[in-house]
Amino acid sequence: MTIALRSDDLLLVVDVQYDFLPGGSLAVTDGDQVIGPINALGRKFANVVLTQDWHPKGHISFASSHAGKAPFETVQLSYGTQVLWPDHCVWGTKGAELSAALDLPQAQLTIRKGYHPKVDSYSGLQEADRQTKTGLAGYLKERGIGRVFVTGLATDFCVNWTAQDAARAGFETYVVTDACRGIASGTALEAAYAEMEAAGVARITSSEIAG
Ligand code: VGL
Ligand code: ZN
Repeated sequence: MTIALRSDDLLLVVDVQYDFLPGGSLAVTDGDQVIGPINALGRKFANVVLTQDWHPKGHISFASSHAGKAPFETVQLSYGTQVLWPDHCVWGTKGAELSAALDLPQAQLTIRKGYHPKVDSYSGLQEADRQTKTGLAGYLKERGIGRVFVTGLATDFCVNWTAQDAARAGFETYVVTDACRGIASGTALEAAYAEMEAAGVARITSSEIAG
């Protein structure tokens, strides 16, 4: 497939923050390798939006907030099963900052998510309670965006939920595989791609985008 870009296309860059990069508290293997492809894509898109995972200290998604729990275990919360993580992307810390290696000068919006103390938000559009909106879908609609190309970290969590929600919100949605990396690998990562495809997200590589 070769995709010719249009003026209603948008590049969505998910959570390229120090805590998800090598050396970070929730480092994604080879997470830094998304930056080159994202910067190259950035030169082709007029519309760019970023998301930023943005948690208060003591956030409910942190294992440290649950006595006797370790990272990667789960707890049941009012909105369902929550995976527990090492403390990450805490307001005001270096780990929460977007990578300075991103070269996206035209980026128009950074949408922060996960700032409610008792609700997580993998998705850039809708929080984990599946009710509370971030406002991003409304922004994209008001901007007349038709197609959303999703990149960033991590494929199996924030990229996955963001892409699914974008498709459900009515945008023609693509996940650009070489511009994403997952926390899981192998069959678990494939399962995430299968979930996205089942939600109507098309799976492409950067090389399929013309320009
Ligand atoms: C993410 C786990 C916790 C992500 C964010 O960006 O994929 N994963 N918070
Ligand atoms: Zn998080």
